[in-house]
This record gives sequence, C-alpha cells and structure tokens, in this order.
Amino acid sequence: MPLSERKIDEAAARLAQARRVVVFSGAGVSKESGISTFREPGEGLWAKYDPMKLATREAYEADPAFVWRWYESRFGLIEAAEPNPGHRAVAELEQAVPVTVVTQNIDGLHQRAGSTDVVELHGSARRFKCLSERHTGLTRADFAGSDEAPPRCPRCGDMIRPDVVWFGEALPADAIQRALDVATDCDVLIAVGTTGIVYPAAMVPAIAYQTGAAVIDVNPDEDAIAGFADWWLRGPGGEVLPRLVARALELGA
Ligand code: BJW
Repeated sequence: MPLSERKIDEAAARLAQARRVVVFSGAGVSKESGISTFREPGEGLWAKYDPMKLATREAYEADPAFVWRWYESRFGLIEAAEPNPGHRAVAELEQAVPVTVVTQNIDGLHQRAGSTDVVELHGSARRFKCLSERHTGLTRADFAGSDEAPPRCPRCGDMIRPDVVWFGEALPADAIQRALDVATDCDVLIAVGTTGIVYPAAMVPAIAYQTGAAVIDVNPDEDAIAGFADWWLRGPGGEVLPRLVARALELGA
C-alpha cells in the first residue's frame, strides 16, 4: 500500500515541534547508494556469507587473508558510493533542529552528506588497527604499498584489521555512551534502515521510546522498531526521508 500523505504529515508535524532529534540508522539507509544490507532474504550479505566466518575475531584468526580480502572488496564499493537523498535529507534537517546521527554503518555516507554530529557504533571503513589493538587510528596511508593480505602494522608487525565491531566484541565505549545519552535526551527519534535486532545498538531506539520520545520508523519492511514506533513510514529511506524532512521544514521546524 502506498505511504499516505496523511501519515507523513502527522509525523512531520511532530518533527516540526522537536527540540532535539536522534536519527538511528542501519544498512538500509545506504542501500540506495549501492551498498548491500546484511539480513535481507536473498540479497543481504548474510544470505550469501556466513557471518561467523567473516565478522568475528575467531574467523579473522582462522583465515586472515580471506576475511581481509572480503573487507577490501566491500571497502572498494563503499569508497565508490555516494550519499543518496535519504542521507542528504537527514543532513538538511540540521537547518532546523539539533540532530545527532547514531549509525550502525561503517560507510561514512552520513558525514559525506553533510551531517555534522555522527556517532559510529560499529566502527569505520576508513580506520584500521593492529590485531593486538596496541596501535589504533591507522589509515590506509599507514600500509600503502604493502601487497600482503592482510598488511602488517608499521609499528609492531602484527596483522592489521579493519576497525569495525565484530560479533562478540565491545562497541567503542565513548560511542555507545554518547548514543545512550542522546537517546535519553531526544524528543524525536527517527529510525531508518535497520532490523533493530543487533545489541547493544538496538537499545538506542528502545531507550528513546521508554524516556518519552516520539519514534518514527522508516523501512519498506517490518522491523523490530515498527512494533513500538508512533509512525511506521513504510518505504525506502531515499524516498520517505526527503518527503518527511521537506514537510517538517515547511511546517516550520
Ligand atoms: C531499507 C531499505 C531502504 C532495505 N530504505 N530501509 C542474543 C543472542 C545471540 C547473540 C546476542 C544476543 N544479544 C546480543 C548478542 C550478541 C550480538 C547480537 O546482537 N546478535 C544478534 C544478531 C542476536 N551482538 C554483538 O555481538 C555485539 N557485541 C556485544 O554484544 O558485545 C558484548 C561484549 C561486551 C563487553 C565486552 C566484550 C563483548 C557486536 C555487534 C556487532 C555487529 N557487527 C556488524 C558488522 C559490522 C562490521 C561490518 O560491516 O562488517 O554490524 S553485523 C551487522 O549488523 C552490522 C550492522 O551494523 C548490524 C545491524 O544491521 P542493520 O543495519 O540493522 O542491517 P540489516 O541488514 O539487518 O537490516 C537492513 C534493514 O534495512 C532491513 O530492515 C530492511 O528492510 C531495510 N531496508 N532497503 C530503508 N531502501
């Protein structure tokens, strides 16, 4: 069923009154930029690959070359991708109200679209560290010219790994703390493009809801947030977010 103007208008009217907004995003917001989601039947990454053989420390230790090459192919797609109208609408909302983007994505597309306050819960495709984690904050320039897979840390010789959060690993403490703080403090939370089942990230929309924020969920398919959201705006982020934000700005957000 097409998403009604009435539903967009209702959600936009609430957004127009907001004092502080959190946008909680997942892989779906970047799908229209050509980046795969994880759990969609048939097309998500985990439909093609076993996450336990790719997104765990144990997998990396067992076959570092395989895992490194898989990440390198994904990072190539990420580098070539451009922000889509959904990312840009989120950035435009800052013209009217303070917005913190809490993203599970590692692609940096919110920042490239112009969002200025972005909390990355699951790391970043632009950062690397050595396996021992003694040397962090490395960039590609630190191992440029190496043809090893994976390259070696220039400082300790250990294997380099992507600075992303694998299953069973703790999220960056400062990022999860900030995410929980802004979730508690916001009065509107917009979730977009996430199944909302990966913890502790999934606590962010739940906490916002429990502390009284209005929750707007943007997703073409039902997710774990739609059940408690005030509005489930059913559709792709690249179509729904520009409509929602344009209407909220018209209403004087
Ligand atoms: C669209 C769209 C369009 C489509 N527009 N929308 C209970 C049981 C078993 C395990 C656990 C448990 N509770 C907790 C755990 C552990 C685990 C977990 O949550 N597992 C669950 C899956 C059950 N969590 C962890 O292991 C976390 N760490 C942890 O708990 O540590 C404990 C600890 C504490 C202290 C010390 C030590 C340890 C870490 C989780 C890390 C997740 N990592 C990944 C990979 C990141 C790196 C990489 O990119 O490779 O993060 S997994 C993957 O899932 C990735 C994502 O960020 C994350 C969330 O996925 P997301 O974004 O929701 O994507 P999808 O694909 O699921 O959904 C896409 C959505 O978009 C769909 O809804 C579509 O409909 C929609 N969509 N097109 C808008 N155009």
